[in-house]
Amino acid sequence: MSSGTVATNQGTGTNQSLRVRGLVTLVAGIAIVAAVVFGITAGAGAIWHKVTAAATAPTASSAAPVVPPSSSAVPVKLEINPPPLGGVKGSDGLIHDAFVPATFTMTVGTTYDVTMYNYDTQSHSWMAPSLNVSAVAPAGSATSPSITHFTIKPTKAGTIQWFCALPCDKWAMAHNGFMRGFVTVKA
Ligand SMILES: [Cu+2]
Repeated sequence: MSSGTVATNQGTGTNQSLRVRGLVTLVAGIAIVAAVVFGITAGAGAIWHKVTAAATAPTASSAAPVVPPSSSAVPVKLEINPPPLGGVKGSDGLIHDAFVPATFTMTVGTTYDVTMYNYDTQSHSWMAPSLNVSAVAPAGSATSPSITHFTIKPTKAGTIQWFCALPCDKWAMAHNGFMRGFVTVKA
């Protein structure tokens, strides 16, 4: 830039325009060379990317079916007095306190990650001594249930009774499917 400024000061009008024209040609030439170099580089980059993608894709797709099944705990959702009923209708025609579901099946050796949602305004519990579980579900509400986590990993097959040990709905505490129920553990 400084040499161009010097040329402008020293030369005549013709010289100046020749120098400017020369400069324009030079800049244009550099631009063309730069464009060609850039194009080659970009092209090479694109090819390199394609090769990379082709190399990694088969690995990812062949690994995908292997990873998910056995590595993580099985999620189980337990709801106490869920809306809209706020309970479960009993054989007496009344709505009673209840865990939903109250009866389910598990497999020996599998870990279950249980999440309890208590929509009731009083606390309940899910007790199963032979499964090593005594979980309390604190009071919540219909719009804001309390949320409690616990895990179950059955070690032997059989039918296991679970029950709520906190004084609540007497009818429900005496009836399977409400504040008590069964876990069927399969080998
Ligand atoms: Cu209860």
